[in-house]
Amino acid sequence: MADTTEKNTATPDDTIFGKIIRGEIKTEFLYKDDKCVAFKDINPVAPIHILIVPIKFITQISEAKEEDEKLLGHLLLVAKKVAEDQKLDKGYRLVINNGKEGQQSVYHLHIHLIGGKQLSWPPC
Ligand code: DGP
Repeated sequence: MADTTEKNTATPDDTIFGKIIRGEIKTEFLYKDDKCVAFKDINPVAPIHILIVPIKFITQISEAKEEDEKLLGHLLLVAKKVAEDQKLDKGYRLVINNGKEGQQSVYHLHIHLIGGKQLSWPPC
């Protein structure tokens, strides 16, 4: 039986997000520049759930390097801009899941932008 899990559809330096970034999987971008893209999460946990994904392949935040400092700052500013575009003026949450215990499922760094309703805390 065909296995369609992320593990088997991705090469070690690629994931489903690489395919989205390259346009191999048709996805509407809510934001795009030469460093990152933003698109809706396929499994939204709130009325607004958008992923901000760097074009550079970094597996996870714990693997980011000193040289990624500017890029990481850029991703946060893009997340802020997308939140403004979505009119999330009452608040929102930015989340980076990291590794197994962080419940990361796609190993291409991304920031979740979640909002559009009253969120609860703590998250676990
Ligand atoms: P994380 O668990 O932090 O690695 O989040 C990965 C998110 O990616 C998860 O919320 C679902 C989303 N996702 C997985 N595959 C696709 C896809 O093919 N398209 C879109 N738009 N989102 C996806």
